[in-house]
Amino acid sequence: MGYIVTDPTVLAATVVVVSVVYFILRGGHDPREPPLAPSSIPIIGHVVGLSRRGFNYYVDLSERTDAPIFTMSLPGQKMYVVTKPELVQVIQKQHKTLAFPPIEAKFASTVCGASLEAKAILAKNVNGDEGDFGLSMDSYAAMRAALKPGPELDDMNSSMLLEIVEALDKLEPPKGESRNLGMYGWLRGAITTATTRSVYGPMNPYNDKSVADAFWEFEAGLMSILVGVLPAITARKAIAARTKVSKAFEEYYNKGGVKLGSAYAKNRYQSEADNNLSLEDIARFEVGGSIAVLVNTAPAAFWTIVLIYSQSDLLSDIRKEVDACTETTTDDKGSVTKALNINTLKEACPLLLSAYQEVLRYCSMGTSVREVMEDIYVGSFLLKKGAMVQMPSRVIHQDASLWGASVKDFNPRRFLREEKKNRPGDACFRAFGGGKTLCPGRHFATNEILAVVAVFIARLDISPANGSWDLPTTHNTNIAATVMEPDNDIKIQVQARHGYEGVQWVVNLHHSEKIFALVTEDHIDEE
Ligand code: HEM
Ligand SMILES: *[C@@H]1O[C@H](CO)[C@@H](O)[C@H](O)[C@H]1NC(C)=O
Ligand SMILES: *[C@@H]1O[C@H](CO)[C@@H](O)[C@H](O)[C@H]1NC(C)=O
Ligand SMILES: CC(=O)N[C@H]1CO[C@H](CO)[C@@H](O)[C@@H]1O
Repeated sequence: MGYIVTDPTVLAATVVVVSVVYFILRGGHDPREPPLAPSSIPIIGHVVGLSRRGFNYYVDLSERTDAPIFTMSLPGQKMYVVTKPELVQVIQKQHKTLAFPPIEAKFASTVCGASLEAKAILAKNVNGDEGDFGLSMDSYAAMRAALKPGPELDDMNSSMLLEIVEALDKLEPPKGESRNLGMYGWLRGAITTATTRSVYGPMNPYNDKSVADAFWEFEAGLMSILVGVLPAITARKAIAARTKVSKAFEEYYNKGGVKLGSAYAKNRYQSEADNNLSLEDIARFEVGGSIAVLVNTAPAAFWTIVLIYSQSDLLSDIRKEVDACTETTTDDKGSVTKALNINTLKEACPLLLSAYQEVLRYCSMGTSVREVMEDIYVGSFLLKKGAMVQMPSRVIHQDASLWGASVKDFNPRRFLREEKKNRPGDACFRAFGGGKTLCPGRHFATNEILAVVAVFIARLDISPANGSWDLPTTHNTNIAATVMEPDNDIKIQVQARHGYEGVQWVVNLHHSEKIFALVTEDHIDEE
């Protein structure tokens, strides 16, 4: 055993033999299936391509194939990759036969290190085929109910905004002084605190910085846990970090912390307890749940701020919009308070909103996945039971036949109302996924990002400590992230905005029912 693992040649040979046998046993390619993607090397060509190019490999392949869907045979797994939005819509409608919950359940069980009991509970009626019951169905419903616009979301928003304003109060240096810091590091810390505080309430386990750090260490090691080759050795650090976070959650539940948490935290807990999960497993699943809640907001805010500040014309245009909807009051002692209202921002700052949405188009790299539960035709293509369907947002977001010749550019004006005729339909915007698995956190995330970005723009002058804005590369982006993560931080110099020193800032948000409709589903009826 030890011998096989330590000798890389033996290991490689074993992988190849197993793959070849598997490939032969699974049978080849049926001509009714989507056409095969070209591969430079047989069998392992796509594995090499994916590991070299990451999610861009799907874009490379789609540019070399005309088909709206193509087949990629990976050792041990057949995959269909969808390249056209019309076909995405067809697939999303078949949500029982082309299903997400079975994949999610496997992912959650592995990533969270669930017990055998918990795995069995989660596997029961996982896809809702026998009716509307079981942990899988209950927890989807519970999360969606708590995150949709309404009073429960408003409660989360208000505590999040207080934390954001407090973090910026601490960040802003006194008049005439400046401060140097890593932009991404600061944002990720501030957003992690604000988000988790509003989700988990005053006894938030992430109040302890070492727990938050452990979460990010776990996130960085996700791949090693997922690959699962001797995880006790290869994923030792990531697993230790995960245990630290889940222990903190156990303590939180034991002390009744969830009673003071948001409806989102309460609903999740209740659906799990009602399905007889042990407290240990509830705590374990919460570590996995934190991935959806935490990993995308900070990079989205980071790119929005960096891409706006790095173009001075754009910065000044957006500043004008934000300033115009800031209310200023001066008390009898002469101290100035400025109030920003998030709802007003959503109505009166079209360029800010367009730039934010363009950041999501430009930087998103998530892929919606489905498992084929039964052989099924989509259009004229046969999809075979057991295969995986991938719908990478990047393929659609980078398609020049949809977005025009400027598709590779960051164009902050692309999503302005008057540009509507120059862009494809809303269904081509895939940053939050779509259909049954559409991100339920999009309203909360949008509020949080707009708040951070608007307050930054309104009150701070920042410049790169290096002298120029060198945008970081994004090769190391985590597989669980749907927004590209920067490989390295940018050091910035922060000052109070010239002419705005010593101002008190408040941010308001009244009634999130007034939503900013980003995705097609928001224009139709909300579930
Ligand atoms: C800019 C920030 C965010 C982006 C781009 C984003 C994007 C996504 C995407 C692409 C999915 C999968 C959709 C699919 O495959 O069709 C997803 C799922 C989800 N997101 Fe978000 N998200 C963000 C922030 C948030 C936040 C702040 C929360 C919670 C407060 C959240 C909660 C969830 C949940 C609960 C799911 C469903 C996971 C599941 O089905 O188990 N998201 N998100
Ligand atoms: C949970 O356990 C209780 C007591 O053993 C049982 O009555 C109930 O049916 C179980 N609930 C589910 C959803 O399995
Ligand atoms: C500063 O610029 C150099 C060269 O452009 C780059 O290699 C380095 O990563 C930058 N450092 C920071 C902290 O941004
Ligand atoms: C800061 C803020 O204005 N928060 C609002 C969020 O939602 C609650 C509940 O509806 C309002 O009372 C708050 O004013």
